[in-house]
Amino acid sequence: MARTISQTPSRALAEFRLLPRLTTAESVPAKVSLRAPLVTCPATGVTLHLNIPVASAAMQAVSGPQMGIALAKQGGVALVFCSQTIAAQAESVARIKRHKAGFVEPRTVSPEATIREVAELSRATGFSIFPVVDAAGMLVGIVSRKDYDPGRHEGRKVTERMIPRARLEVGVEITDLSDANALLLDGHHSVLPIVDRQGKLLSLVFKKDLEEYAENPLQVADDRKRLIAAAAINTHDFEERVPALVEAGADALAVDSSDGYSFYQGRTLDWLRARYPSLPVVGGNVVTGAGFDFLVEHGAGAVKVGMGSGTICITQEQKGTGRGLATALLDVVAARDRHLARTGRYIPVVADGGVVTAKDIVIALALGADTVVMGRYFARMEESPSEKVVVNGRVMKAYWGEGSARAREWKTARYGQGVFVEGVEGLVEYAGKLADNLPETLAMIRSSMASCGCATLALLHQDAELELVSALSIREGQVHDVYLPRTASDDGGRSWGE
Ligand code: RVP
Repeated sequence: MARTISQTPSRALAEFRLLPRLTTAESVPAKVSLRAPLVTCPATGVTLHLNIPVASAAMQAVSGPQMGIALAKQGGVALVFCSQTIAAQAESVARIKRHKAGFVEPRTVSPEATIREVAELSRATGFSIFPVVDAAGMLVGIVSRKDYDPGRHEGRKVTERMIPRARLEVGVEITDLSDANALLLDGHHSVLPIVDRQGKLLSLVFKKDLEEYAENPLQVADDRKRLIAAAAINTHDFEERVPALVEAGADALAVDSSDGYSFYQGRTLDWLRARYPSLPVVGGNVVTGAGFDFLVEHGAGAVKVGMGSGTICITQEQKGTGRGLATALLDVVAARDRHLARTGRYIPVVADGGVVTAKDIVIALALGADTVVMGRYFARMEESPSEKVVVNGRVMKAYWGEGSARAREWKTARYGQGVFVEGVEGLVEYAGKLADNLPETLAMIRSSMASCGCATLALLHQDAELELVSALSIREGQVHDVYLPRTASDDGGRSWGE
């Protein structure tokens, strides 16, 4: 007989509801903060926070550079998928980090360079404005696409065509974007070089970036004002992949595995802890407290929870292994709380797989998760890398699991995996741009937290009251006994914006 046989059923997120508590003046939706810890670094004690508790899944159909940029602007982060070549993944991370988030570390040109060289650099980088600096890094001017004609001036020196330093407005040692904004608004220029007191160039601030920044107050950036980027790694080629991702600027890594409670993952985390002690790493996936303890012992700074609950996942059906996400979270969160009491160190927990709607997110958070990872939710967006398909007049996007035949093609060629599949390939209804969908989902979460009287996620952990619901009460909570103009969709009746 098996070592343990539990006859208590494993629970899904959908089986819980939150009980309303008093909404105070401090917990109205406008005052609810969704700031959440994503991952800590055990060696340094530094925690990487998101401004919303949401990450996109490390999947080919979900998290490329466009998703990384769009989601970081909204306050979350994409886990850039690792089922691609090291060079392609590192380039995706570098693209997210290059995206301008206020202060920009610019590519510079020398005053002695020719206009031909500037035009070539412009073509290669896509940038049209270059600060001109001397050998000591002192700002001597700016040359932009408006200052030269590539044919007519190609042999001329930059110094002959640039706008010299004396005619430029500069900010001296400005570190606050609003100060830079004030100078840009008062001046006539579209770009403001920031220099130190000696005149050495530090960064550039573009007017159009500031406008974009103002539109995205929740965006998450590093201390150099570059968007945050996170990347998945596997337990096979990490010794080559990690250095390339670090070089590209990855702020955090996540070990991508459907079963993280393994010697392979322990070995990978040990290597990371020895080589990159200050790099925060999310371990996973596990569904038990024992799995949590194992990953944390090996240096994981957050633990991702879920097995077999993803929308495209058939692990439970194929292998018989897995657990309802709610039960898995409860077990892992209890282990996390024991670890906190024992060591004083808080390890964030990430809920992953089957988190589909705003209500799923808030219930996962109330059960003790700090953030959620979503695949299907983000696959529907314009920014996901998957192709659009029109079926019966409806625009859909392809969505496939990392364990599906389509994704395994890549892995099998490299690691010899692929005897059987653990995921399927399907379609999801196209939803448009992330920026047109996510705010509505976040508004629902804020409203739900307000109903629970919780202005922060820490308070939600502490004060939320959850109740298990019966199948009949779930039915009662849905639309019933009325005819609807459209009663069913491929979303199982869900409305699009969720
Ligand atoms: P969902 O958000 O429910 O679409 O689930 C996404 C999650 O499903 C991923 O973050 C991952 O944990 C899991 N996944 C990805 N591929 C597969 C598979 O092929 N079985 N499962």
